[in-house]
Amino acid sequence: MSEETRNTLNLTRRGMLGATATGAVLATTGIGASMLTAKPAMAAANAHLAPGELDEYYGFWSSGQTGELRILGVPSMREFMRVPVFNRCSATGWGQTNESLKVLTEGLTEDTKAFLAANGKKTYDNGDLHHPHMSFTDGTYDGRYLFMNDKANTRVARVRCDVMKCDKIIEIPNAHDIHGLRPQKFPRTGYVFANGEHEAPLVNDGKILDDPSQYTNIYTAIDGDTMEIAWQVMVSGNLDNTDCDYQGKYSFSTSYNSEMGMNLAEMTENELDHVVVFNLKEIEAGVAAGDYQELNGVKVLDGRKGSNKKYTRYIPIPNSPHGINTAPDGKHVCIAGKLSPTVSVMDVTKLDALFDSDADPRSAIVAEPQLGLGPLHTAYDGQGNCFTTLFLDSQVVKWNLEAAVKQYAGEDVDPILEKVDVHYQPGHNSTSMGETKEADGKWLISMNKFSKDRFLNVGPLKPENEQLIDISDGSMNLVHDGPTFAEPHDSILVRRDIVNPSDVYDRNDPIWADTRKQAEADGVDLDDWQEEIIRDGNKVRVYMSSQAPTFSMESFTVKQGDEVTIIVTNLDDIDDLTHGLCMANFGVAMEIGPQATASVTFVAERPGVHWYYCQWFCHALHMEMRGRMFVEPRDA
Ligand code: CUK
Ligand code: CUA
Repeated sequence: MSEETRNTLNLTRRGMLGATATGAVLATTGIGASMLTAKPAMAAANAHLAPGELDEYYGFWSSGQTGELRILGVPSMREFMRVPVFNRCSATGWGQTNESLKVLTEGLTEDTKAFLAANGKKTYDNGDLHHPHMSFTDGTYDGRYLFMNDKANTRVARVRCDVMKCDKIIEIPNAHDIHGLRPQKFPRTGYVFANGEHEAPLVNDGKILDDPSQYTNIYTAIDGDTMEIAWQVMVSGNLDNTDCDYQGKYSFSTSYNSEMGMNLAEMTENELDHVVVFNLKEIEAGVAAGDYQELNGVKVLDGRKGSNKKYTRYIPIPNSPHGINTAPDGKHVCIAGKLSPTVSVMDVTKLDALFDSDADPRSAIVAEPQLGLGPLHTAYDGQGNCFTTLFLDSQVVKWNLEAAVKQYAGEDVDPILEKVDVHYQPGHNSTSMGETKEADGKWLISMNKFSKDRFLNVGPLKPENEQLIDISDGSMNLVHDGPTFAEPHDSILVRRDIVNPSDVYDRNDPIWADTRKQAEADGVDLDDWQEEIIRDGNKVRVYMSSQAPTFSMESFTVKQGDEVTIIVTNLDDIDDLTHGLCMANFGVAMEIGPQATASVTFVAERPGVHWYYCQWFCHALHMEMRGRMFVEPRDA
């Protein structure tokens, strides 16, 4: 094939060398370029996996106001799984089973529990999950946990990567509306940093209301192993996104509204807002020295502007900065200007001087390229290039970091390499392994807020559109549109060898430790075939096991008004053999994975015959997998 033909066809190296038999045949048979559609169709061969082929990357996706975590495959963009976290899930019983209610309630403050009880609830059933991030060891993902925020109800959750279930949720006291979240990269996670977005009186008991001068904002460090709060720092201005260095010395947060304004005009008045830099060693020393107040059981240090200046520095940044992303070079941090067309580049090696010799905070800024309108987030290819989303321009701009530094130093260079249109209005973007030191420069996801005309019309509420861009050959080729439901903000792309979930549960999994304890007290062996009814006043515990296609109990009897707990242990130990238990007309349903135990409690206030059935299609005789609960009337 001539050089010219190759260029016309725009075959990428991977397209030529990959399993694109059709492309190769077409090329060698001399079919003209006009017969092939343009660049995206050819490049799409890279992203398309044949049925049964596995993806190179796990994509962990947030779902915004849906409140769950999603798992996708990249490059296929196939959605594999939805992991309920802050939401209520009909399929799995998340928010209803005793095991999930434990996770959803144990980390709430007493104040919140009382508030929820007054509203007839045990827990919140909404959440706003923006930022899912994996735990790190030595600067790269370690496959242990995923951490994520809930902006709606000020919580942070953890998902165990071995079973892909949420095992901890904590409410963050003193803070309001947790937004930015990132795990510590080095030496390990370690801390999970979480930003409170909205400012309020520190003791928010109603004594101070419309007096913003007394509002403050809170930065929180959580211990990722124990999910307890290590410390909090009071800051000036409200916080947006956060990230940290590869040295374990500093973390940092963008802050729009340094004005502490309460309306749009006030909030956008200043040309400069700031990034807050947190000195982790000084903060730890402050905690050790007792330089804090204890509020709601948390050690709170003062890092506001004009405070003792040991813990924080404020670097002026134009203008209402939003995304903050540390580059895989371990040195540079990109801060997207949002209302300014610039991205400010901070050099972490210059941060020591800010604290040691009180150097001008702006001395840590080493580049500030003008990239386009509405820069929000930056991702990296690991080869010195950055990809920044431009919300207003509906573009992703690729630019070179070193060139931007030279330009800032006065050299006549243009750091911008390429721009690609995305559809439409991108927020976050992410590259394969891009937030680790192992960024590999293969794929870029642009997470666009609007899909408009890109899909069949489904009514006034449209899906978002997440586009896959092939960056492997040095340019940007848009290869796939991926519609998603409300509303992922952020995603990470993790090499598949890092993530190794189990196929069946370990019988000793801590998820049902409380249930196991109760079973032991009841003299029931959870690991053996069970058909036991334990009556304890008006509390009835029904222990049954499941093995396709039967439940161990064909029927059981309780009395109207009994508080019934059904405990099901799935004794099947084959992969992909999940059962469910649905108690019809009782609003009760749950998932029981292979080798798992799950339980659900309800009041049997309906006399009569009630069928329970397996709600996960598990066997040729799945329809037959059912039984009856007899509820004797109260006055019988
Ligand atoms: S934020 Cu949504 S586009 Cu919550 Cu990470 Cu920037
Ligand atoms: Cu068990 Cu369907």
